[in-house]
Amino acid sequence: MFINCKSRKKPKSFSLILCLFLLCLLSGCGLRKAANQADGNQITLSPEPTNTMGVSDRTEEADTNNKVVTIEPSDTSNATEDPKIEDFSEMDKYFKDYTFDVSYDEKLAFYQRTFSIQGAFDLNRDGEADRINAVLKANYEEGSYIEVNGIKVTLDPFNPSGEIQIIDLDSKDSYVEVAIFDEGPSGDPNFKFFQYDGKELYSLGSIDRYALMDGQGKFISWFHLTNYFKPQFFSAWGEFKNKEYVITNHDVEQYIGKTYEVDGSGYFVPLDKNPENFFDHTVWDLETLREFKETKIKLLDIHIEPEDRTLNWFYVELPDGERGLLYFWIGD
Ligand SMILES: [Ca+2]
Ligand SMILES: [Ca+2]
Repeated sequence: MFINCKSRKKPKSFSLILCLFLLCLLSGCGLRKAANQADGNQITLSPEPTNTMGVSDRTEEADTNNKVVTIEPSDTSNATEDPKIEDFSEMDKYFKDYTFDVSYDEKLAFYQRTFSIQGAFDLNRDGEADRINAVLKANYEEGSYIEVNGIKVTLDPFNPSGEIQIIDLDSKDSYVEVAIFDEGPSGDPNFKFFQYDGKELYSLGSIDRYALMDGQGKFISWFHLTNYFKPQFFSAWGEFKNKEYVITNHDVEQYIGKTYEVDGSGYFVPLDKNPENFFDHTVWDLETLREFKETKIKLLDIHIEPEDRTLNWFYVELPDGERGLLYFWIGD
């Protein structure tokens, strides 16, 4: 189902990648920003979850919300605190068992709905329940907001579903957060987090819906995970520091040369030699699509950038000795 619904967007994604590549050629440092920004929108902080191509014209707005994605130098990944993937789980595990009162006009189509949300939960754990109200309108229409004890933060969701959760992002602090879901403009679902400290209501930023978290403040974006590999590994992790989301690169060299079990639909382009530029060989074609089922694949190389930790391009050897580029549909 995932693949089917995503396949429709192949040409779009290809042009996106092509555009990114051209961007890279045309403006060296521009790319760094675009890549970070793209990351930011997928996994972290932008108030406007959107795809990379939409980012440039929204960058200013994003910056005015004081949300900056910081990428720490990759050498810090050698620090002993580098997280272990076994400690991470899907976000749902950290939702509190609390249901908000959500209402909307059922006669309206999904994309036209305005969700009115009411609830009460002790967000700063001072023993007193905090009143939470939210209005969510679609398509960046004005008038969306979240309010805690009368303190309002404006929102601009693109495709809200009315889903809102209480989540404990970090068990080490005395807060629990509010998470508001947004399906995003083109299948880039994410949660936006809000923290109330008794005085202020802060927008912490957003994280892709299928990111993992450890409940101690650390996250691994779905885009930084080998979602189809067993055992799974990751290329970066992130955490909120001083209300800013900081990404730390994780060394992936250590995973090269090992054999993994691959499951799912992936694109495979036969190539005798490890290509220098994988974008040159990327084809979003049904002919290159293969089904893998517990296929033992030897990982020969990983194509990844220090600035963009999207973990999706692998040079591999199949069980029959055939070599080529393996990659997966990751949306646009
Ligand atoms: Ca309270
Ligand atoms: Ca907490």
